[in-house]
Amino acid sequence: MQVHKYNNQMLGAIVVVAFLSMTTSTMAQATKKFVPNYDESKIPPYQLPAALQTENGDRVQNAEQWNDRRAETLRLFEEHVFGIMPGQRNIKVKVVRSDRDYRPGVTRHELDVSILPLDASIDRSPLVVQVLADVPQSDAPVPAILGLNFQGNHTIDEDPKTRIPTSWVRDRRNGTTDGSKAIEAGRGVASTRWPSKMITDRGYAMLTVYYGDIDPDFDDGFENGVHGLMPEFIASLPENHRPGSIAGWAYGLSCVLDAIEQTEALNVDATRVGVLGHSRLGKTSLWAGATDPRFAMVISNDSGCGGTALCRRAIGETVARINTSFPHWFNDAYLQYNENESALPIDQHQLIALSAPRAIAVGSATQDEWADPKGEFLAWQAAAPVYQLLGMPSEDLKVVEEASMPNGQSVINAGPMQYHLREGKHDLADYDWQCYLDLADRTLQTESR
Ligand code: GTR
Repeated sequence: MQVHKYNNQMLGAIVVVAFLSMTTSTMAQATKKFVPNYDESKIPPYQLPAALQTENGDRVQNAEQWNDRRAETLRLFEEHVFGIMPGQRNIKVKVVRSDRDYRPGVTRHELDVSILPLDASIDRSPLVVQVLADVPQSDAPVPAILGLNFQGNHTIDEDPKTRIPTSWVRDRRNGTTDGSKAIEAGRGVASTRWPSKMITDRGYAMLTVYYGDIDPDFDDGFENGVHGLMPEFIASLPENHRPGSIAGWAYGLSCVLDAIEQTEALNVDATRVGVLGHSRLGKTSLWAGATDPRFAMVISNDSGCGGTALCRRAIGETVARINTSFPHWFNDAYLQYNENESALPIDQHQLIALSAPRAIAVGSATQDEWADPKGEFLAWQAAAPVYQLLGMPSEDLKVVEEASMPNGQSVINAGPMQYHLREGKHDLADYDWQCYLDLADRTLQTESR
């Protein structure tokens, strides 16, 4: 008995010590302050996965082989980064406003796009996504840029008629929201990001949608937004492949493109729509372009980690950091790459390559170190072999290959591939739009593509 008692005491002590050390290490982890690295000399040596080599090690040598490698790459991003969304969508469109006198030569439309549950037997109301569209008046359908916005369609300018979203918004604590409700005081606050006149003057429609209409930007256990419309589909997936918010927002963009296709009254040519996004929504536009080849052009502005910045550089925001701040943007499999980027079977140049051979624009800003402008540039450069394989002329390839990271504001144009650096902070500004519209002029302006 004595021996036993002694053993029990020992065991108790061991358990207490183990518990204490566990708690201290967990606490240390929780309180460990993330210190971003901005020192190029501290980047660990890395090798990027070859975009043109299959998981089996086969070289991809022609467009047909790329089709298979593309499918494989897409699956890798689904399974390891963003999660899987269904291939089907079911929508209904209602035009709720067509203001022909909005601006001389421009009609402002507002649409309700209802996204319906995939399985009609599910007792869920459709999700109503509000679309705002400024369309130049024209005899023939016009090309367009479609982008999600962060704060609501009413924030893009002062137009008193634009509807205010009724879905969740982030509490800005600056008087432009009332808790998580959008309010009148927010009207026009994001106008510098949406230069509608500049865009329509150049012959493009500008379409925008509030991202929270598609899916709220917090972890809601797949309850709300688009995820809430497909409980059976989500339950059928392995847990770590379930889609995060970025996959949800990208799915919503495809629904809006369906709506453009179905709505003749808009007079927008659905075969010439570029998808644009800034920051988390730039990660989203890339994923939308990857998953939906109908987008004729893909524009990613200051998208950083999880967007166009190479993960393996781990400069500024890292995989571990983004998975700590915003785990709901990605799937759970992505967590295994925290401080373990070299184990990723892909890197972000391959996300860019999924847009090939379509026009791709990558934009960075000089003061946006958190997003690693150089990592964005290098990913853009490393996507070039796929563009070449799919027909990019050798003189354009040469421009990409010989380019070095710009020092100040400038743009590099190489056929369908564009990279630019803007002077300034993390933002979507006029200069960014000018670069994107210049690329659109070269790639979206020919009719009947
Ligand atoms: C930051 C995040 C970035 C970027 C940005 C945004 O806090 O770290 O990855 O997406 O938010 O979307 O504004």
